[in-house]
Amino acid sequence: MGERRVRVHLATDPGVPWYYRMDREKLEAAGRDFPDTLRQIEASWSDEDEGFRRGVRDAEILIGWKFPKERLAERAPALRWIQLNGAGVDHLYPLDWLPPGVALANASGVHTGKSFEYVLMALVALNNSLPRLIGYQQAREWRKIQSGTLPGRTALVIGLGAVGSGAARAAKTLGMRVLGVRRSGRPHEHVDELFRPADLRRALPRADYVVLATPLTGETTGILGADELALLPDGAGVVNLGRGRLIHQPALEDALRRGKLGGAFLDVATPEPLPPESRLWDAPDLILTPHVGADDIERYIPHCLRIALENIRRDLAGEPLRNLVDPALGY
Ligand code: OXD
Repeated sequence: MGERRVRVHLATDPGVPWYYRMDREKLEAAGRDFPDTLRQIEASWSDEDEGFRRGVRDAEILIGWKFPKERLAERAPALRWIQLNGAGVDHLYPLDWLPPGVALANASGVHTGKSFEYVLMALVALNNSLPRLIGYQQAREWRKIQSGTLPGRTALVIGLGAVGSGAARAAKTLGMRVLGVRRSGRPHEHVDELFRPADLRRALPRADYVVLATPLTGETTGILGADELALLPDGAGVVNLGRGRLIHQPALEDALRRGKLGGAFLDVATPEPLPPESRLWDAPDLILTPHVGADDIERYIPHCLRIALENIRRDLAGEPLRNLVDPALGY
């Protein structure tokens, strides 16, 4: 009997820069660790809608991120599962387009390295009042703000998936005490004290810095609103590299304008792209980066493809897939 072959369609989003593109060279490079699996794949590629429609016609597995979803059951009758080139799946909800029985897996783990560095940068910057000092520099004012160091200060990391793990490791590396919020309550190697989401309000008053690293779901939307911000110590800092809507943005802006917060470092906003007329751009003590904090441009797609190949290997071996998304939980 011949070796089992599997039809895989790799759909790059139209117009993305080279580092988000999937191509044969990247697949073959990622496949060096999976030579048998690579041999069993019959791949097709697209980077525009027509090619996508052609490619999914007989595909069993789709690898992509923001592909056309309408009438997918009809267009891709053989589809069994979708491997996503990213972690947060909120852009796919509601899931009414998902053909019955088709599973979703994400690329959780792909952001850990960069999120470690981003949070390290954000904590150091906030603790050194960098956003305020940049403002002084732009105003050509030689004004001093002295600061202390981070060891002994407390970071609260909300969400301890792969991104939150990078964040917790960054805070630990900086000698901080780390509090974590995790739904499962499972201990984490870089977290000193764990809280369940229901106990968030007990943790907030102890947080010199809050890092948001949780997926956006019905439960986490607005998890940091006016009431939660009020519970933070005066001068606390906020870092967000999850999704903009985790924070009630007007409340955050207000807390910055009133000087309640010492500063904020945001990689995400509502909406994205943030329109030029948004008042958030001018909020004091804020550094805003345009959703670039967690993706390593050299390693991003190669890492996603290794995650995909490991799942295809599992699929062919009849083993359970990794990183399956629970449609009810939203991650
Ligand atoms: C993600 C992202 O993968 O925001 O969710 O990049």
